[in-house]
Amino acid sequence: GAPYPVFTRQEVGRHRSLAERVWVTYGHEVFDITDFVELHPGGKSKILLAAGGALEPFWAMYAVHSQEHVLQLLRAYKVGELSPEQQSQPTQGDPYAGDPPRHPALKVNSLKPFNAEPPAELLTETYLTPNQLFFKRNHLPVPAVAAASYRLQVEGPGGRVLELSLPELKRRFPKHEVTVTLQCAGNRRSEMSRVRQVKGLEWGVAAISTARWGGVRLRDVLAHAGYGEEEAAGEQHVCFEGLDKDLGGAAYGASIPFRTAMGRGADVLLAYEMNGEELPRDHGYPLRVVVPGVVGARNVKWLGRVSVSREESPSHWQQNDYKGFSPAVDWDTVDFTTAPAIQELPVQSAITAPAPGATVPPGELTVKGYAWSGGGRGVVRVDVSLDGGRTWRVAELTGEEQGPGRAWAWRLWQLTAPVPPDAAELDIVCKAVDASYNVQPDTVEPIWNLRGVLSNAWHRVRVTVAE
Ligand code: HEM
Ligand code: MTE
Ligand code: MO
Repeated sequence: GAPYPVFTRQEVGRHRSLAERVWVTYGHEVFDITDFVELHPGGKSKILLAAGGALEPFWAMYAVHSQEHVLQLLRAYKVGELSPEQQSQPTQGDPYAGDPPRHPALKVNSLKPFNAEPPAELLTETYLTPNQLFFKRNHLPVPAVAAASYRLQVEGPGGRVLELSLPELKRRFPKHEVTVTLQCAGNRRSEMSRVRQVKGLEWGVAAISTARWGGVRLRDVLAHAGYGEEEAAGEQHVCFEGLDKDLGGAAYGASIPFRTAMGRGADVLLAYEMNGEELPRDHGYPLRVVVPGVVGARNVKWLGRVSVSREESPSHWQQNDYKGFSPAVDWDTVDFTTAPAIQELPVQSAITAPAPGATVPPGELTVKGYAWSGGGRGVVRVDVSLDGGRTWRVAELTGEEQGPGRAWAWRLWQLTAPVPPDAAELDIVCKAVDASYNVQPDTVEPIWNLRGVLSNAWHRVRVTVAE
C-alpha cells in the first residue's frame, strides 16, 4: 500500500488530548488512538498518560499488553511512522527489574505486576503459611525502601504531620502479635468467570493465607498523634498510602472506617514482622497495615502515610474497584458510587485435597481444606458431602481457636470418611458456618458480579474412584 506519512516526535507530542486527538508511538510507528480511549479496559485516565509519547515505558509497567491481541488492536489505529533519525527506541528500563526473587512452587497469575498463589495442596500443610508460599498480590512494582531513611508519616488533627522512623515506632509503642488470615477479594474468581466473563486475575482457591504478624497497634499510633477513641467514630476514615506508585505518581491507597482502627480491642497492626521474620519485600517491607477480618485490599503494604479523613481514600482501589454488584449490572451500567467499598468479608471455605480430577482409591478418603469468615466471626462448623450435597458429614476443625468476635484467622479442617462402595466418581462439596450462622450460597450464578469478587459459593471438587 501507499507509504505512511512520516512524523517527528515533536509532531506526535502535539496530540495529547481528545480535542487535539491522541497520538502515541510504539517502536517506529505512530498511532492515533483517540477513538480507543473510551474503550480502554484499563481506563481512560491510564491510557491518556501515554498521550503524545511512547507506549513502551507504560506497557513495561502493565505487562498485560504484551499479548498478540493487544498489538493487533493497536495496528488498526496506525497513521504514520517516525522519521528515520528518531527511530531509536525510547530508553525503557524494566520497572520490575528490582522485584525480589520468589519461590518456584508459586502459581503465577501475572508476572508484572507479580501475582501468585501457592498450590492448594501446600496451602493447608501448615496452619501458618510459610512466608515464601503466602499468596502475593501486587498492583505495581515492589518499591525499594531503605530501612534507614524510612519514615512513616502520620497526619494528626489539624494537619500536623508526625514522622516516625522504624526504630522510633518499635521503641515508642508496645509490640503486639496477632494471627490473621488475609484473603484477596478475588479469591476463587476463576469459578465466577466460568459462569460469565469477569474482569480480573484468575485466582484459584489459594488467594488466602495466614501469618502471625508482629508490630505496633494502629490505635496506639493514632492516639499518640492526638486522636481519641470517640473522635466522631462512624463518620471518619483512616486512609493509608503505599510507597508503590504508578507512572502518573498515584500511590496504592485504601481506607478503613475509623471505628475499625480505634474501637476498644481493635487489633489493627502496623506490622514489621511476619511469622517471626522481618517483613518480606513482597509483603510490604518495612511496614504494612494488617486489618484483621477485612478484605486484603485494605491491608496496605509499604506504608508511607496514614491520615484521618471525613472521606474514604480517594484511591482508585477504594472508589472504583473492590465493590460488589448485582449479577444484573454490567460494564455499561455499573456506577461505582452506588456500592459500598468491601470491608469485612463473608464466610468462606474450600477443599484443598484431593485435587480436582484426581483419582482416589476405594475404601477411605480424607478431605482437607480451610474455612474462614470476616469481621472476627469464628468458624463454628464445616459440612462436607461426598455426593454433591445430598448427604453431609461434619469435618474436624484444627488450628488456633481465637476469642469470640476476634477470630481473625482461619480454621483448617479435615474429614475421613468411607467412599460409597459402588461410586465411580465423587462430587465432593464443602460449606462453612460462621459464629453468626452465616452460610455460603450453594451456587455461584446468583452471586456473579462483573469484577468477580466475593466468590464464596459451596466449593466442589470432582474425583474419580479407582484402584
Ligand atoms: C488493559 C490496550 C495503553 C494500562 C488493557 C487491555 C487492552 C489494552 C486490550 C486488556 C488486555 C487483556 O486483559 O487481555 C491498550 C492500548 C493502549 C493502552 C491499545 C494504547 C494505545 C495503556 C496505558 C496504560 C494502560 C498507557 C497505563 C498507563 C492498562 C491497565 C490494564 C490495561 C492497568 C489492566 C486493566 C485491568 O484488567 O484491571 N489495555 N492499553 N494501558 N491497560 Fe492498556
Ligand atoms: N498495598 C500496596 N501498597 N500495594 C498493593 O498492590 N495490594 C493489596 C494489599 N495491599 C496492595 C497492597 C491487595 S489487593 C491484597 S489482596 C493484599 O495487599 C495482598 O497482600 P499480600 O501480597 O501480602 O498477600
Ligand atoms: Mo486483593
